[in-house]
Amino acid sequence: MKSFMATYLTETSAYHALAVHHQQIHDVHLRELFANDSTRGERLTLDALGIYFDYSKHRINDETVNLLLALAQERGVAEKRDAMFRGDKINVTEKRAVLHIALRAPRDAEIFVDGVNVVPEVHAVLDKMSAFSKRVRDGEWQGATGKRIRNVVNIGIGGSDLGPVMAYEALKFYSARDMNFRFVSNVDGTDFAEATRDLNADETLFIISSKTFTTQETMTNAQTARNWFLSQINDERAIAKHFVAVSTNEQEVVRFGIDAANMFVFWDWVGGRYSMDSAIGLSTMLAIGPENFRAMLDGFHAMDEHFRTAPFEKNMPVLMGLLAFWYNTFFDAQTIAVLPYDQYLKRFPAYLQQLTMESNGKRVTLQGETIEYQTSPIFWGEPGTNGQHSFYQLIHQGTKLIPCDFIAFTQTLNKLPPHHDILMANVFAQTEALAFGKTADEVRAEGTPEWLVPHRVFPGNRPTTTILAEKLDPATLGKLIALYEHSVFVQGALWDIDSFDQWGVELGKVLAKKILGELETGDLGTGDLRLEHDSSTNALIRKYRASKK
Ligand code: G6Q
Repeated sequence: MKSFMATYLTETSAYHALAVHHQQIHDVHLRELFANDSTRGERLTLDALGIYFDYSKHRINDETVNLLLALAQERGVAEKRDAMFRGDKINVTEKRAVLHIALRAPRDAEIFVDGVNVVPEVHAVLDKMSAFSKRVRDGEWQGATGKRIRNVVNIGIGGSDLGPVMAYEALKFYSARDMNFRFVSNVDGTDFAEATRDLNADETLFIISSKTFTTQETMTNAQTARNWFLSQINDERAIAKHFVAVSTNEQEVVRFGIDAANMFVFWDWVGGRYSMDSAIGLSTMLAIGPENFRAMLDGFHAMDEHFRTAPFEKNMPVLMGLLAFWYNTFFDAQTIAVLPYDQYLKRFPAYLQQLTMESNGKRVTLQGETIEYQTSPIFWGEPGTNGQHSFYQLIHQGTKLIPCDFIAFTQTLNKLPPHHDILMANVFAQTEALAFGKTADEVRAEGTPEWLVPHRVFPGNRPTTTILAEKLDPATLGKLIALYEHSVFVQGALWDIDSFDQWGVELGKVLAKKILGELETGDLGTGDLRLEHDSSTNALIRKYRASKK
């Protein structure tokens, strides 16, 4: 593959041009930009795949967009994208292809990894998941005592949890309401205890979701689930009816005691945080059914195709990624708020936190050089309108610039007039208020006493994107997730980082293993165990050991 990253980001000509341009535009107010161009609100929008993407309320003009597009070109974003779609090993530090796009490719597509077309394998697993899901949903799959499965508990963490939880919540409207879905991720025993306290083992199916099948939290929870199950149904043979695994590691699955026939596989070219549309989505499929799951995959695929083929000036993930880059790099904006105006998307910000920050929270380039520019912004958010009554104050009148993504749907799934009109009025009002604010003169004209005027002024010029779709259905969810996935890709390509590794989670894991031994062994009373940490860590460990006694 041709290397497009020979030049350090801040030494490229496009970066320099943007830096100069930023000096010219950073004080220009959105009021002025809108006043000088009556078409702006319709022109700076995209309408593709049923998603209306309004980026007119950003601190940009046509030149900004052109310069950002030139940067994308100079950084080889298109070539890097093509390399990903081709199956090149673009995750260089793990020497892996990055092919979540293959998980949603149509049956007749061909995508090769090491000379093997992976699409037939993908569909074979999907077919196996569909057959299994149908049997469970129809009550044909019976538990050890002949009862149907009513409870599904997914045990997994990180990428093997956040996607399934988010998708279950997002698509709850479409889910089997006669079944319970629970998710256990934390190694804190409370998570397991609370998730299972009202369940009967003979009606419960555990899905042990772990790519590696060695993750400490998941294996601990899986073992606890096994013990919990056997304490109610004292028959090892019953495990086969109540435990299935989703993993890449057959050896460990079998060692745990799950029959290989009850295992749903995926592959090393699927990153954990990009895996919710692989077999890791088994709980999602059990909840919403195979047809809805495939509709979700079609939504993902539609956005993949858009990203792969649309010219960059009309390419939603490209523009989204460039805008994130613009504020993060030139306006020193540290965060991006994601504000879904749909209660079903309440876990979407948490899901995006992993997707964005685990992918792009890096400090060296692909070549290992230390980076001196900013990489991933912090993503955070809460569903609207709740956030309006808490942290929006800071977004409107605080000292920090926080670009926001407002996500909303023109139709509600739960028609309870006048709720949806009120909800949507708030979306539009917020983006208007953030962009245009309220001047001191406007505040005075309302009769506000002079001493109060500064407190009631809204400076405005706070950038927002509005993402509007018709309704939250499986396909739309797939499109939205793929939109963010590819936006993350674009940003990583600009920064020249490996968006697909996660070495940052390793050190804590290694140290925890060592410390666990120190918490469990030795004479707890005397504190005589030789501890070789820093004085703070040693003292904390001693305190815990003393309390254990
Ligand atoms: C995601 C990360 C990480 C991973 C978890 C769980 O991209 O790799 O969040 O998903 O550590 O790993 P396992 O699925 O192997 O248990």
